[in-house]
Amino acid sequence: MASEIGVTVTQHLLSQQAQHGGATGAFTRLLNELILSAKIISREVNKAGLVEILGFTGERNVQGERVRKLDEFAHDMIVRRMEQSRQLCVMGSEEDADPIEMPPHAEKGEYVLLFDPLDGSSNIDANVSIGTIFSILRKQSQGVDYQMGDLLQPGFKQVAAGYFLYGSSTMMVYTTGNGVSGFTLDPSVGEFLLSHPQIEIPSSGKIFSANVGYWDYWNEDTRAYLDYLRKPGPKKPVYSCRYIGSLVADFHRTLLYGGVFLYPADSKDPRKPHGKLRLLYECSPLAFVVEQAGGAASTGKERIMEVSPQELHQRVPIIIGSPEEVALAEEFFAGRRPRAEGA
Ligand code: P6P
Repeated sequence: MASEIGVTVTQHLLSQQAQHGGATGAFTRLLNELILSAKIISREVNKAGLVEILGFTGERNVQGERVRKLDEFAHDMIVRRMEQSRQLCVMGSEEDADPIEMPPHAEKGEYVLLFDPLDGSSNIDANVSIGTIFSILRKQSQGVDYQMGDLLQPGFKQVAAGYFLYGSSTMMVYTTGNGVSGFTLDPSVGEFLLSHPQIEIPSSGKIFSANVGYWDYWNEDTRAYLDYLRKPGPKKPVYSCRYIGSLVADFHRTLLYGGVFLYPADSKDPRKPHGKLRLLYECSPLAFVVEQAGGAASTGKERIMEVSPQELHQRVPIIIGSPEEVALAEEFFAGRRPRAEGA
């Protein structure tokens, strides 16, 4: 569906809704509440350096990480507004160990929201871009109340996914399974305007993005893959390494420029043998976006969108980006090595 540059995200949502005969507008209402939350978070993130909102609350979240006030603010903001949306039966957040139920007397809906309210928050003090990641599923269980299975759905069940990136400008990038659209917030009018219609990732790139500080904690296949990418060779581009340490920023650059981002399994922390990133509200939504943009997302062994979730905060290794680099990674993770040129 072609949309002209500058159309607002609400107009874009309504035109997509109009294409789904029988659409009740519930999904549009849900996404509009999320968009409003992001505008408020953007305002706070952009003035964080000026207002005493930086620093720590002194508490720790379910991941054992020290919670920064902006994390807490973003989480609370989204929960409060989404409760009022009347479109959800349950939420799951990085900041909460348990599923977030709707208030007893709130009207419940047919959707499930999984989100990371402010990913990359350890970078807040350094004014590095950070983001909100969201994944929307349809309730599967019968009855008004949710079941755990409504949250633990594989990525291919998502009805929508995307992220807000709070950087030099605030962007929204999302998909409903009909391609990927990017919107840039015009703060002077408070609207997200279409700036990147139909985003498509290059089939290959010249950037790999990984925390090579963990080299000695990675397995042999991971090291061999990155060694192959970084080494000069005939008919091979010279790759650069770019790593911001803020997933949404690293992913957004990969989506626009091509190449590959990976957070593989490592032996650094025995509590996190599958790497650091979470399946349901980080890897799955970004996998939906990248596949809709023509890219790929894998654990190294299987498609991220087909991983069957076992628990809310499950972690998975992820290799995500241009199809050629991800396919090559899967070769390495299967123990196969490209033949030396001319062999
Ligand atoms: P490391 C930020 O804390 C985060 O969750 C992601 O945004 C980012 O990709 C990753 O962790 C960085 O982790 O271990 O490289 O510092």
